[in-house]
Amino acid sequence: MAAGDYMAVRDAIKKIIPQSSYDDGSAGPVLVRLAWHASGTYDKKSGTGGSNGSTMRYKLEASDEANNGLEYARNLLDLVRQQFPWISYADLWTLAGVVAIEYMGGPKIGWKPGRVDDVDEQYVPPNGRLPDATQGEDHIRSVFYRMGFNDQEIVALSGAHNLGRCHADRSGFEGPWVPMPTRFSNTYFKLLLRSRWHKRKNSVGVEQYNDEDNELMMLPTDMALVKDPKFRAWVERYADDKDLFYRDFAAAFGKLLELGVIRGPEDKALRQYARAKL
Ligand code: ZEM
Repeated sequence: MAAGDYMAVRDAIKKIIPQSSYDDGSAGPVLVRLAWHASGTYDKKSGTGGSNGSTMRYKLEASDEANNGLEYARNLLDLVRQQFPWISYADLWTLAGVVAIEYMGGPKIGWKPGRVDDVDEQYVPPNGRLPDATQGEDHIRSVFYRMGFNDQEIVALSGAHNLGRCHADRSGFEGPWVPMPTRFSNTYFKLLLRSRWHKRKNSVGVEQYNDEDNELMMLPTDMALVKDPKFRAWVERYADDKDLFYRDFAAAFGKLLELGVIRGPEDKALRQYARAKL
């Protein structure tokens, strides 16, 4: 297979998405989560973190408890990488998120290659940069503003919770947000507004919000999006207008995957400069 044939890589990623004995029969959601967590460590001020460098290959980052369960996604993608040894892990993990979203009926997302893996362990961003689901709007803002996102982008990105589920043994939370967690849609926003959510301790004693029959769930951070008036205005718009959500999600997710990615001749020196500030 010719180096640089990203269409072939996309096809190979599509082939590993159906997983009959895993979750809802799909690895799609966990691939999206890997792309997000690989990118969401970015700090705009120092230029550190982000998907470039695929630093989650190192134990220090992989063992951040926010990343529990992502070894499943990384191991599946290792199988793809064996077929295409020329692709960087950083490109592969981000591309897999894009392919998974498209596969599950979401929007097309702009993606460019060029991330590299030649980064050593001392440049791993510190643990604790990803959001903590037990917190509220102030925490959400401080984490996403640090990456360079605004309120509208925060709400758009949060729409990824249309996909997948929480696992008690990974995060302590339990259950899916929507009835069809392997189809991308704006159902999450509709449910946030329409369902009656009650606070409840789940089977492992962690507080979360559940619907009346305890089938669907919301995290405390999800509820903050309807409590905070500025966030709520965007939840309402996205609940009403699926096309707007798809457009805004595609833009924000594409931006997320580019955080900290520097291309061109000055690339390596600039990256080293940024990382020296860790
Ligand atoms: Zn999530 N997310 N997330 N998220 N996320 C989980 C699962 C998934 C937060 C969070 O703590 C959690 C974004 C934002 C935020 C996905 C995508 C994106 C889980 C459950 C938690 C606890 C993990 C588990 O137990 O397996 C918080 C606090 C967020 C912001 C405030 C953004 C942004 C995402 C992408 C754009 C996805 C797809 C999942 C489902 C994973 C799976 O395995 O099914």
